[in-house]
Amino acid sequence: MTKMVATAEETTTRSTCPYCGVGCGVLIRQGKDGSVKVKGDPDHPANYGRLCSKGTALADTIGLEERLLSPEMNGKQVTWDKALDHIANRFNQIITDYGPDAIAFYVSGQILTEDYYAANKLMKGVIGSANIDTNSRLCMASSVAGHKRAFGADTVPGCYEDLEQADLIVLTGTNLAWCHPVLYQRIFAAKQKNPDLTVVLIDPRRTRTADLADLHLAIRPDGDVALFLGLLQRLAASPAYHATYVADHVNGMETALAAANALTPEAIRQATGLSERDLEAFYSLFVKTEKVVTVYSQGVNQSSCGTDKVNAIINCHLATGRIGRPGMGPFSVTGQPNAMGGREVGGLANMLACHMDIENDSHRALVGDFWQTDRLPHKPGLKAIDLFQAVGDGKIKALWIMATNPVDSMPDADAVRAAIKACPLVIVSDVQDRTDTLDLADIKLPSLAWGEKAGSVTNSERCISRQRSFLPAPGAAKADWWQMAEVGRRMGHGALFPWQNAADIFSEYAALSQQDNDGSRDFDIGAWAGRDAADYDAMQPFYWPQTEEKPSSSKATRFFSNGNFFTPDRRARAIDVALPKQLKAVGKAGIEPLILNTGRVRDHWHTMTRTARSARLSAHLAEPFCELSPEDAKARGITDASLVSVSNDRGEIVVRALITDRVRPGEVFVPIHWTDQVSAKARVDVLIPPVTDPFSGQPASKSARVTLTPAPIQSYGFAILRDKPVALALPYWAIAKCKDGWRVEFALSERPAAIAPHQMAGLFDLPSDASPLVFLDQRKERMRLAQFEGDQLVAAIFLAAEPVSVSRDFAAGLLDGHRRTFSERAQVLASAPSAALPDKGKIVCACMQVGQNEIAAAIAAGCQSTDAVGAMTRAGTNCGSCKPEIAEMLHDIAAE
Ligand SMILES: Nc1nc2c(c(=O)[nH]1)N[C@H]1C(S)=C(S)[C@@H](COP(=O)(O)OP(=O)(O)OC[C@H]3O[C@@H](n4cnc5c(=O)[nH]c(N)nc54)[C@H](O)[C@@H]3O)O[C@H]1N2
Ligand SMILES: Nc1nc2c(c(=O)[nH]1)N[C@H]1C(S)=C(S)[C@@H](COP(=O)(O)OP(=O)(O)OC[C@H]3O[C@@H](n4cnc5c(=O)[nH]c(N)nc54)[C@H](O)[C@@H]3O)O[C@H]1N2
Ligand code: SF4
Ligand SMILES: [Mo]
Repeated sequence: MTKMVATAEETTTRSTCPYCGVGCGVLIRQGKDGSVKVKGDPDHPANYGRLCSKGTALADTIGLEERLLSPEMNGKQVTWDKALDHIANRFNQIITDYGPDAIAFYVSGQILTEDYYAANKLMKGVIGSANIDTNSRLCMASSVAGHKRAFGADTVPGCYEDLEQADLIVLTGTNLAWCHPVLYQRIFAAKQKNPDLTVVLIDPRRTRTADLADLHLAIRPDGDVALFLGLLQRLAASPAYHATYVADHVNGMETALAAANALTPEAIRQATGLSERDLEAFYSLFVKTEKVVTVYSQGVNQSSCGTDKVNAIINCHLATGRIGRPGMGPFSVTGQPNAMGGREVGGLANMLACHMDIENDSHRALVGDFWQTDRLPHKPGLKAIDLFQAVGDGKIKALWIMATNPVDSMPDADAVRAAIKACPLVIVSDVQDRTDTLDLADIKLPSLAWGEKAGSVTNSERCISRQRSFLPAPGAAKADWWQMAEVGRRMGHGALFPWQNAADIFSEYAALSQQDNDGSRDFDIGAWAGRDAADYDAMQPFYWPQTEEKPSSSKATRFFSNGNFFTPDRRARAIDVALPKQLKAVGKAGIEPLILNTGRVRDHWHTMTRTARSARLSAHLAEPFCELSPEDAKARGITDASLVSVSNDRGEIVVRALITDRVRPGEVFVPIHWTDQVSAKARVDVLIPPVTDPFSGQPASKSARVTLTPAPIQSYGFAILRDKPVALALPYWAIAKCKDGWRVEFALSERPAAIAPHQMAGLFDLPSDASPLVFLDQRKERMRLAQFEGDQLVAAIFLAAEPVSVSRDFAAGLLDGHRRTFSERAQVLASAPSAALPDKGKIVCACMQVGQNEIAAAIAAGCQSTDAVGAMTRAGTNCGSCKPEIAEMLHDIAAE
């Protein structure tokens, strides 16, 4: 519960969660005292009241601390007029001097549809270039390209209900338990209802999602094409092959089959790294189960053969006619809250608004007429990787970045940082006052954040729902669409930006979607053309299409149930995908290089600008890490919880070693979240080469080659601090919020004995006037230091020659503002939890703040199920996102 400004009465606002593409509906209750509580909207069709840990903690993240609240030019606060006039004048000048392609926008699946529409119109309709791309290029581009190849349009055929209606769910390259937790929960519930529902997980790592799976195939990285070619081969020779469907609705199946049949069983085993038994188990399940949904995300998309992976999957659904019907179909789940909206609105450099194509003459004419512009570009613009390369080459003279943090999330991140630094005009619109990208901006524009802004988003199943504001605009912050529209107006094109509010934009967009459509294009929301602001405010979640003729569908829709696709002859295309020419070398235990896989953790969102504001969300995993196998650790002399350097010819990061059999020997996994704002050197994208898929331009973010060595560390430390330190100059550090302050993991390149207590205090900016309590062991290999202000603890620092074993949660609890007597102060240094305040252990349940030790105790006391553990400890009883981890503890303890 967070307190904001007091209001006259209690209010409830319906909105949508700003995190993942599940698109859960939320109810925000604001009390008279200004308190804010967020819970799941029981009526929203995406979640029916459920939320995950991130959605549950939304109220923690809406405070105004560390927000950007005024426009700034070259570090000085300026008025909007000044900033916007400057941008408009510079844009006009650049167009005159260098042409429109010297300007580029890089936007995000986290802006709203209305923002996206405005950005797209400004770039393509006013500036006259298509150099607008989005972080969806790093996320969904291979799915888009695969859909377009197979269906003739970027159409997601199914909906979430299919997951409940299926008898087999194949999860490929997707960690639903952590990344789409509410879908995980829906499948979990469906499994309890339907014992015949089988789940297969295909992921090189044994993620928490494996707890849902009846079969986990720890596939060799990028073995997916071979796996699904093998499946197609097998399907073709089985009764599951639907010859009439193929004859009536699919082109190219013969060639696709020929490509699949060219593979020998040995080649499939080799490329997938899977045993014949595992392959057979999966193939026979797929053959015999009609109702099958194949869900996929970044393990498929983020690959140099990502588009082929998508089509290899779709081919299998086309061959069996298992598409467009309840409980069946390929299902690309989207990452960001508006990844789908961005695709619909033409945010990618090769698209126009409403799923139209830049290279299609009639689409261009249609959009040009509708917008009343003759400036529409004739060719696609630069895709993200090429776009930043052009920035680096000096071809781009002005770059506007909105709602994304490319210095951290783009491959070759240091090259991207250098390119942005050298660009003559960099504009960044963000909500925070510091990010690694914002730090490089010439002009900083303060945007409205979630809760303040209003507009619409589309989730993975084509459901459009409203984000509504419930907080006043803070400082001078303005909506992203308004910023774009104002620049367009000031460039002399006011007629193209006649809008007063988001409702006006949505209405225009809906009108464009139905223009000359008549069912020829999938995206049609004509029912919303010409509606007023009151209608827009009252909008209930709805699925597209929603045409003028058929306006009433609030039920989930499916595409392709009639076998008609969006290609010129209305037939789907099977694609003859071949094995990737060069199979990625298999990582081998003990041998360099290792394959670096990257991805997400449960409670953090991307570059953490919002989730790091929540102490609850920061407790689950509080520092950057590298998962590696026991074999690889042993071969390199790396011990658990020590620090490792992960490097290649592009760069180096230093992170905590986490030795686990969850990863395959020869492969390591590092999360993407840690930036220079919260850690010393953990931006994993500095290690990722800018290698892309040839069809989609999406980078292969999950397969760098790296070397691992123990970091040259001599002492390990842990600190709790009431006040955030200004800067930390240490070889390793990672800072996270805790309830009453900050917790810092750190390390030094000297032995503990070489550091004097006052030096230690100096490293953390502790006041030098008050002398700290200090404990040193005899050989000076351990130091403990506690600083008090009066009788209240303000800092405690622990240093040792090996990883510090102090209970983090217990230590963080000491910052409770408690007045301590002299003898109690000394006990702080003992830092041993007492019987009165037992050690919870590492936090597992973020909502109820239940730790590992408490759960272990419940299991020891006889709890045999997640529900029983919940009843005893409350863990997992709110959002349920930690249930997979509790299940694993139950499993591990039972196995001991
Ligand atoms: N908690 C949390 N949730 C999020 C996000 C977040 O930041 N935090 N971000 C959101 C966004 S934008 C996105 S795009 C989604 C991403 O959601 P996911 O795609 O589920 O997430 P990732 O962790 O990136 O990758 C998924 C899995 O792909 C596996 N993988 C790697 N290589 C291969 C391969 O060659 N084949 C196969 N089959 N699997 C492979 C990885 O081991 C990993 O477990 O999550 C969304 N949800
Ligand atoms: N190695 C590797 N790299 C990856 C990935 C991977 O799996 N592995 N995943 C890729 C994927 S799928 C994605 S989606 C990207 C995500 O990467 P990014 O998009 O770079 O990450 P975010 O932290 O979401 O950045 C969003 C920024 O927008 C700001 N913001 C939040 N709300 C608003 C708003 O309303 N308006 C404005 N103007 N700003 C706002 C936030 O403060 C933040 O700075 O990372 C990609 N990079
Ligand atoms: S699953 Fe979690 S992060 Fe995703 S939309 Fe729902 S509450 Fe938000
Ligand atoms: Mo994403």
